[in-house]
Amino acid sequence: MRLQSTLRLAAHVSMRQADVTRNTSETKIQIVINLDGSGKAELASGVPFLDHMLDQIARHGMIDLKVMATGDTHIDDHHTVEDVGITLGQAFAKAVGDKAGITRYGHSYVPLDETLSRVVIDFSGRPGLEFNVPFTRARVGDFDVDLSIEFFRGFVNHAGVTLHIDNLRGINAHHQIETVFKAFGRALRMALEIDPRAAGVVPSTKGSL
Ligand SMILES: [Mn+2]
Repeated sequence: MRLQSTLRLAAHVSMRQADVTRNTSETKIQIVINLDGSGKAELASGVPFLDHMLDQIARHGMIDLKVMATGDTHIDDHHTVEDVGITLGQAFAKAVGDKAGITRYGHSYVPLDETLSRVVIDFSGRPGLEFNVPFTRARVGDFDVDLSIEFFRGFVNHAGVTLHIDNLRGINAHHQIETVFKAFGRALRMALEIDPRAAGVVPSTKGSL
């Protein structure tokens, strides 16, 4: 019995990967993920600050992540950042599959010096975003801080998750965004972890998510 459930668990875990390509007139994006990775990242989104943030997701989520994108960044970074969020959401939805055996809920608090952020996620199947980050500056380097909500909205709508993001305090805008992405990675890791006491069981009284 124990051996059987261990084998079923191993079979399930080995499949949690996805390779998604999304092409529009504005952007061309390929994302490859392995939810049971070691935090390896290969990132070329065309937006260096976004690469820095995606690296946080991979590292702190223990997710292997490859993101290749070309977009109309000669206009601005808006379409590329939003579409990477959308494609990442699609990749997560595909990799997580029927969600059997996952923990489902995840949360994390991450500080960085004076800044503290909290992210709570539910792989509910219902898209929902609460984004409360009172940015202290409009830009971090070349990056428009408003694009971070576009990224998460794209992700949430296509991953089918409920996501609550709160920056609880902070002065430095780079720290504000970075703690949000780090906490997002940690929350993802917790939610996607296979619960050894619930092997193969969908974590809902409805029986599906
Ligand atoms: Mn940084």
